[in-house]
Amino acid sequence: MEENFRNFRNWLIYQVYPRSFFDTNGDGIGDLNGVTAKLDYLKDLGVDAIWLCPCFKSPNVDNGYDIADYRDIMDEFGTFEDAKRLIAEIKKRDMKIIMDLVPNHTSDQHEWFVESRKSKDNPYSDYYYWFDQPPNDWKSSFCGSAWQYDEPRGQYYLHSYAVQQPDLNWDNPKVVKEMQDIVDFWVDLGVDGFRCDVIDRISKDFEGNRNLFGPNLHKYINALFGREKTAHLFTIGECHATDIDEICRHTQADRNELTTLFQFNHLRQTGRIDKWNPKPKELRTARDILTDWQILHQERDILHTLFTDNHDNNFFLERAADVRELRYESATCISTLVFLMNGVPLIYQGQELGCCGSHYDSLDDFNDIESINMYHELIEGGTTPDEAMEKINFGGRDNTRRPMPWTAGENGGFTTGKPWITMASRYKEINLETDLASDKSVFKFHKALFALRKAEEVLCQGTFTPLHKAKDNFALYLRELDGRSICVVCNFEETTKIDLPEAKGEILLSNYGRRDGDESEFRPYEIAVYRMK
Ligand code: TEU
Ligand code: CA
Repeated sequence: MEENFRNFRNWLIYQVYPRSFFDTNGDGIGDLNGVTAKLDYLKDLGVDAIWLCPCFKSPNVDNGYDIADYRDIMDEFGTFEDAKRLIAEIKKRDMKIIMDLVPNHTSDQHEWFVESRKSKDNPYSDYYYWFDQPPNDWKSSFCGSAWQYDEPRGQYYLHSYAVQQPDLNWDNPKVVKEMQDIVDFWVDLGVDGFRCDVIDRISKDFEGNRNLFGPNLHKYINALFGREKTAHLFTIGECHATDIDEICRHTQADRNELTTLFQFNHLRQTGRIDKWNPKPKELRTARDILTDWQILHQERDILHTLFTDNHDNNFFLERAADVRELRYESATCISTLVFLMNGVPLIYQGQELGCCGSHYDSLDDFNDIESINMYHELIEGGTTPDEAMEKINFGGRDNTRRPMPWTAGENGGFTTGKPWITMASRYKEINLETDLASDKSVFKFHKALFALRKAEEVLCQGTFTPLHKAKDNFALYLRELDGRSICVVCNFEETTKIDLPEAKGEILLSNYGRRDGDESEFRPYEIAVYRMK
């Protein structure tokens, strides 16, 4: 895996939420043919690999993260042939496909669970966790208890997420084998990697009373990806680990587990007290958290995943910077700060347009089970409807799941039908068509940023050295490789005089059109990338 780790740093990964990317048959729901139709758009942006959120058979209680058949495609997204064609078209463009593997739980419509709940002596009986009484008070991430009584079986089963998402019992070797076979099924179809959903929940720590990080976690992950058949894969874990030693146990080359994992601290601590409650916007927190992780990953020689957005959070831009007057400057500042660090960059659909959060006053404009359950729990807890709406508007996952705005036209050119969820509040203003016509194009800036990263090996493979101090309200760091060096400057909210390294040379990138020799102060959210002499 040693070899692969370095190569992956040359990649730019783009996360596609297929339900909201592009609809090709007018039913208002994005589909696989819609992704295929936009591959040239992604190639033009500089994308090397696509992470596709779940597209498998699912009753969509949790929008595909409740899978009823891991080897077949969700009816709304198209056919198996559409999936094979998408994979072929991706490879034709020398790009890669990363599928979303959901190993911790299935849908309650999955055949395994349908069988398992029939009786204790059913062949699939122990594919899930069944108890006569709840053995602990674990909570579901979507509110309420994690234990559900099931009439047919006469016992309680565990569901870390929705009631309709029963957790698989990985302590049953048959379950491990089933998941190995599913991975191999998609590898045989040419899939280049997997994003692994809440993979650190697949081993439960009942003794330690924790619904994750169980005693067999590393054994099970190694069982999946420590095999010759999977050695070439890019695997990225959605994990909760915040301890560098634990992260190393997951990602160090000789462990034969994961290539890398998501570290969420900068998302969790920037512009919010918790998921539902804001705090003043500032970028220093994210700078410091990412700087610390850069150093730790570099010292331990492991791969750091560089990202700020995904389908489980409101847009980072919305809670960390200016989404009005300086939206272009803010969006381009955040991407420069994060994507030019040492690691593998991962951008979420819409981020390349500077998309922002939405605001709606009716629950009808929301779809996400997590937000709707939270709304009702808040109301039951005495929160006023207006306050509850404020919270799900601020933290809700629907913010990043609203359809991709390709044009300023009806429904943003996403569909000729009625979108499955209300469009983003500002889609008429923020969309690709309007962006490309603007002299401050967020898309064009990202294209230039990724082209620079591809052209300058030092930005892919070089070391990271921070020059900013904790008190500074800007980021300043060096990327260095074999005597070559590039300096990255990202100013934050206030106009600031920044003392740059003497050896700074030509400007390689700017979001304010700064020219060589311009020593003036840096304006709010101004960035500049310099080649060092
Ligand atoms: O997310 C797991 C997870 O961490 C989120 O549920 C997170 O806890 C929540 O959004 C925080 O508010 C993964 C998928 O990314 C998510 O979409 C699924 O809903 C979840 O697992 C269950 O599969
Ligand atoms: Ca469709």
